[in-house]
Amino acid sequence: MIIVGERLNSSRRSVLKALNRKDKKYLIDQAKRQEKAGASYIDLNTAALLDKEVQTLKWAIPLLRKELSIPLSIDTPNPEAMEAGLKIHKGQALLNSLSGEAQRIKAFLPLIKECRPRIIVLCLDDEGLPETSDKELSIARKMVNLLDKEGVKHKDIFIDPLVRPIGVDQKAGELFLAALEKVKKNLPSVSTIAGVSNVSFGLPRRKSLNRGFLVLALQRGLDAAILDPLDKEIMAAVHSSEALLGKDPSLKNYLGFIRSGNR
Ligand code: THG
Repeated sequence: MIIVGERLNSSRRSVLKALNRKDKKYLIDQAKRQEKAGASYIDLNTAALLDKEVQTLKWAIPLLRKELSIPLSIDTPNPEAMEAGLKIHKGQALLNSLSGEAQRIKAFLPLIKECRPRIIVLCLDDEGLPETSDKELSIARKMVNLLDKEGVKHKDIFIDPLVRPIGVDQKAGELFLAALEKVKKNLPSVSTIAGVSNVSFGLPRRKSLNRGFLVLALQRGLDAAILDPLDKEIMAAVHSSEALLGKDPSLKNYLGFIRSGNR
């Protein structure tokens, strides 16, 4: 499973502070720890920086690229910031995210053609948050067709059926899992991804919910997850589930995880 490390998110106060103060040490340390814990991408969310997004990405991306051997997931809805980020990234970044919203397609498609990133597609369009898994599947289908026409390889597309907090809507977990199942069945050539921690917003003992949710999603074939790789329990759940589902030949990853200090 592909892990996208979620810790460098500007919605967290410590991260916002570090980005505003250009605190290299903090950012590098957070990113390196996530890489060491098994992340394949580091998500860098700068949405809370508002008018300072472009300059912040131009500073932070080369810094992190120099210090890490894994690429970044550039997490912003702002087209100017996305353009600046993709252009300074060098090597294939992960664009987080495209959606079925007309404005977003118009702004991001030229960047996708020019920079050729991998792409996360949120199952969301101008009609707002979908209320059914069929609607999510239809957005996913439309976007895969559109990207396919632009020459994007299916292996570079990650469909994100949107994880919403069960504290707000108790059916949100089930809606996500149903959409995931439909996308896996009907669009088997593309990958799937989810922001696992969204499910537990506002609730106590979030880690228990995140872990349980991840296991349910893995059972339905989730290919990639945005999560906190420094949470040992969730990483243990990733490795245990893959071993139990027969996705870990000779249990190499499971045993490697145990051997690297996770007894
Ligand atoms: N899909 C895609 N991208 C996403 C999301 C998604 N990016 C953002 C988000 N959702 C995934 N990232 C986070 C990052 C942090 C938290 C949740 C999701 C989070 N953090 C704790 C908090 O804010 O309270 C901080 C805990 C701490 O301080 O350690 O909850 O769904 N494509």
